[in-house]
Amino acid sequence: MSEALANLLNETRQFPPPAELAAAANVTADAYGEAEADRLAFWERQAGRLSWAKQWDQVLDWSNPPFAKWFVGGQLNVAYNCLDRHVEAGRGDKVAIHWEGEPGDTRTITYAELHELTCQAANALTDLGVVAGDRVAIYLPMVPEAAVAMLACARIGATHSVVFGGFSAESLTNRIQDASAKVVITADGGYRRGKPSALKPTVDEAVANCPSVEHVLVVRRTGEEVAWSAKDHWWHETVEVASTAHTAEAFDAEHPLFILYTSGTTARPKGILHTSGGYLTQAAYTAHAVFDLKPESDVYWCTADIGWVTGHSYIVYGPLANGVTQVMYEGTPDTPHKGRFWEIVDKYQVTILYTAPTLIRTMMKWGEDIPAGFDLSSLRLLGSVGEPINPEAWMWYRQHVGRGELPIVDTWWQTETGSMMISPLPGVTAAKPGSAMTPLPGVVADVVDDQGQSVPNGGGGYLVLREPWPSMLRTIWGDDNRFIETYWSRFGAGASGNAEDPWIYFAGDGAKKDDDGHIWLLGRVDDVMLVSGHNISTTEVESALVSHPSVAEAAVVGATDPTTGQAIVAFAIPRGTTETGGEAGEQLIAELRNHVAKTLGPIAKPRQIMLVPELPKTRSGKIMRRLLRDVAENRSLGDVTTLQDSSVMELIASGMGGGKSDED
Ligand code: 6R9
Repeated sequence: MSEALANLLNETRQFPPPAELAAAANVTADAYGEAEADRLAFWERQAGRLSWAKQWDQVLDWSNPPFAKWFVGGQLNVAYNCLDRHVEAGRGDKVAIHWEGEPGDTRTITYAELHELTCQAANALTDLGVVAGDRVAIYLPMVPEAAVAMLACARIGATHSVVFGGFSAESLTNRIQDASAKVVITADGGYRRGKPSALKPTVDEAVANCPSVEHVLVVRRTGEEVAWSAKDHWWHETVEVASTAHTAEAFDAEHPLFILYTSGTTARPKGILHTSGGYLTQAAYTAHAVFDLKPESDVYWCTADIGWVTGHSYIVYGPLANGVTQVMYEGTPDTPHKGRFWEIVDKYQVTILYTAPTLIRTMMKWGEDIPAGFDLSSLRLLGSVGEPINPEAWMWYRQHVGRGELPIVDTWWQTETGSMMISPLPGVTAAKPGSAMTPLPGVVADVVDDQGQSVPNGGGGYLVLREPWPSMLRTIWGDDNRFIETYWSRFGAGASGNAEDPWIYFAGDGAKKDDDGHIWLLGRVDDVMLVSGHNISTTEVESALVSHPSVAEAAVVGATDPTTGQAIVAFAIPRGTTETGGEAGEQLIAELRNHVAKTLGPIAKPRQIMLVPELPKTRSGKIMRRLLRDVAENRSLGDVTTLQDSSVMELIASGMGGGKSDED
């Protein structure tokens, strides 16, 4: 049988945790053994970190796979766990959110204030007729009201569906319709790139086609003129005048908490459904374990948008359940200057920073003198999420943000998994740059071949999860069949039809185990290239390119080729001041092709490399290789391998046409 995925990249650097962090770490190496000895007892102990109104009768009901129930019979209120219990414990004056608007305006919100705002919003939503089980769509910029709106829904048992503020009226319409949302919470707009960016007109357009929507709540942020209809209510005239008294009712552990739409490669977006008890248990535990959160002293900052799952689990639920102080930033990293992120770290004395590889590679492109201009000495831990982080980007992050000494946690997880699944533990793991290392305690991940057999160390294949986990998706909203089809039908019982076989979750990612058994993520399996009979991952070739000192970022795709089946075509963004014109560009391209051949072997040598100023990304920063594949295949590139301007990207942009709004 042929290899599932070639293993080309060999990385040997390894960085043990700083002694001081290890000595005081929230979670030690014992956690692995404890979880292995009794996985359900382990998760039961983590659930015990939350406040429950009623104790569960059973930790896991897996009698009807792949439909799981966690903490069966238990009852809790998610918002109570994120707010009330901290206030009741006397920590109401502690800052929950240091909010920084893009124009530089700020708000400081304590746990007591966040609690009051949430109670007001819960009362206002109730007055508008929202009851437990109803769906509420949230379409907001990165303002504190976004967190308040989510928590208010959780408080009254309404299911929120946050739609990223960059999505179009059509995408918003589809999502509102799919969930039959009763209320939409939005704003007049937000600030992006130094300008107000309107949201309300998009909502007006969507709501016109969404008969389920009875009310629209509008936060005033920019003060720009907005059209007004009978369904519209200003937040400040509704929420901010409501009573601050509200008693949180407990809901079943399996009560729906939120739907979050994630786009597959082609098909219509999937409404990923998460429920309450298991989700909060794992979001809270992983934030505690992987970020080593110390509520007394840490200032945590996750740069994600609240519209992505990262914002749900690691801005709202995980950090707030742990009672930590965090920073929330409205805008873009280069407004008004390219040092904005580092200025914020400096200003709020951020201790833990969680960001995306795309941001790190952008910072690499801008150059290391930008972070060097700020005091980053408050930082003690760095995190990464969203894509494989190339070893060189990892090294750059450690060197130029982490003073060459901070641990980096590369956290693999998905909208579907709800929380982190594979990641170093910062006080335990000697991390390797580019590897997510090992499954977290209580998580059973593996890499398998086409037949679902575990691959040996050194082998590559498909990433799977062998056992259910508390924050797993429960289904695709309204489409159980698609849930089974997409995630459970590739391997195990769902593939064989044999009830004796275990149910195995297929994540859709390629991965490999290195010689020590550590896991390396290799990108989506849809992106794998088949070159002369070898399955080559885009990630490894991209990492080889980024390991060249002149490259900040790279995207690689397989294009149809008459001799090799597919050939590797690469798009590379040069670093800082690299000379890319004329002969210098040609020379660099030749050098890069040889560099890849030398690093990974001749099989991985790109047929073509184009130097480009930008790459097409999804709204959450993932590279859109599908678009690049179109460019690589449909255009006769001839000898013109150097692109000095953005013509390739303009071509891509024009190809995107009216479909600009969605990531798929
Ligand atoms: C949290 C989030 C999920 C997909 C996932 C994988 C990629 C995320 C990663 C990573 C390598 C990491 N991904 N984290 N790949 N290393 N640390 O991003 O959720 O938006 O649903 O995307 O992102 O391909 O399958 P989501």
